[in-house]
Amino acid sequence: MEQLVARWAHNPKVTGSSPVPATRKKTLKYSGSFYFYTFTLLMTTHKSGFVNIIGLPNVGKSTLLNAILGEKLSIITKKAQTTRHRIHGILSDENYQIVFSDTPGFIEKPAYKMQEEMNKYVKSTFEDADIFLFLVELGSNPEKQIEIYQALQNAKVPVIVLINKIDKAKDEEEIKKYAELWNSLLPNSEILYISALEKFNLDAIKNSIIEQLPEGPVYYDKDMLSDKNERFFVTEIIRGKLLEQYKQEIPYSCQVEIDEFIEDEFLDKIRATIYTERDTQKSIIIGKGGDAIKKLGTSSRIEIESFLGKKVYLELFVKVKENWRNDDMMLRHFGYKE
Ligand SMILES: Nc1nc2c(ncn2[C@@H]2O[C@H](COP(=O)(O)OP(=O)(O)OP(=O)(O)O)[C@@H](O)[C@H]2O)c(=O)[nH]1
Ligand SMILES: [Mg+2]
Repeated sequence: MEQLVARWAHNPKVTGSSPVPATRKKTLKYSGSFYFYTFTLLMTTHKSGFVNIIGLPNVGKSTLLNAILGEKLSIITKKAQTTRHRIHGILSDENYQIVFSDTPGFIEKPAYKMQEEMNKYVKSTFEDADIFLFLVELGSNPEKQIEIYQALQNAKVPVIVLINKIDKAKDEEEIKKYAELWNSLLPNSEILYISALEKFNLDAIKNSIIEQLPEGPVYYDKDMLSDKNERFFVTEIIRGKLLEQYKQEIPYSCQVEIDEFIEDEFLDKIRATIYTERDTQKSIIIGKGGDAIKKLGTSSRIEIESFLGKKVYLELFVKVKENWRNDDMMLRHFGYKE
């Protein structure tokens, strides 16, 4: 049963492939006169590079990216394996451009081909980083992160170890002891204590990155916030709501696809399909009398409206694609595979 969860819009114009501009909330301001600005440009070199955030599932990678950018770009939930793709978040100023890359957490024992593809994203971050941000959760066992830190021991670029969630520490001694442990494993790396959630010590990360960034070109327009378009973020918002609302395996069996995205001046019309693996999962997603999917539609619409900064009509449909997480063709179709 297909479910209608929203209203309708007129005068369609384009589809939601627009990049996400940073200018939605902040515009680049060049202080002083044109001459002053030209002078400043001549005096300073431009630094840029790719800063890849890596770490186990659930350590706070997406929370950190969002906190640094000041935008809800990557979805965050209490559940592990929330992030499935590499998501670039771009932080630009006159003299630098940092291209952050949020990645899925490394999965030790992949159970599906989809998870193998997610691990490939993680591995690809080892190839193109100018700086690594290695996020570890205070108190977590390094043995469980051996694959990551051994790869980082041989990294040819700077590695900054971020001990996250220090708001949970009993006392400073606990943090210091834990930092010593990582210092012995990655002796050449800088170690910073942070709380991504409480936005504690984020300036120290930013300053350290800027200091260590190589000289480089402007990779993306300075007013871009991400290389992914609005369509992608809309599917991510719906997936985030699925993770929040449904239990156990249900949200993990889901993939969201935009069927239609029509932009209008005051209101966008979006039609999306949720693919799941079994009929039983489909009926749980829809719920009794369509209650569950209505709730999902409302919570998704509210967040999409806040993200796009305008009203949205959202229609959600549910379809079954058996075993899609192990199906090469579907994985390619959903963009997990080349
Ligand atoms: N107490 C505390 N919780 C945090 C902190 N940073 C993140 N969290 C919480 O940790 C959980 C996981 O955060 P995410 O940002 O989704 O973690 P992730 O590493 O991106 O997870 P995956 O995408 O699944 O790999 C969420 O419930 C966050 O609120 C922190 O500094 N302190
Ligand atoms: Mg994440």
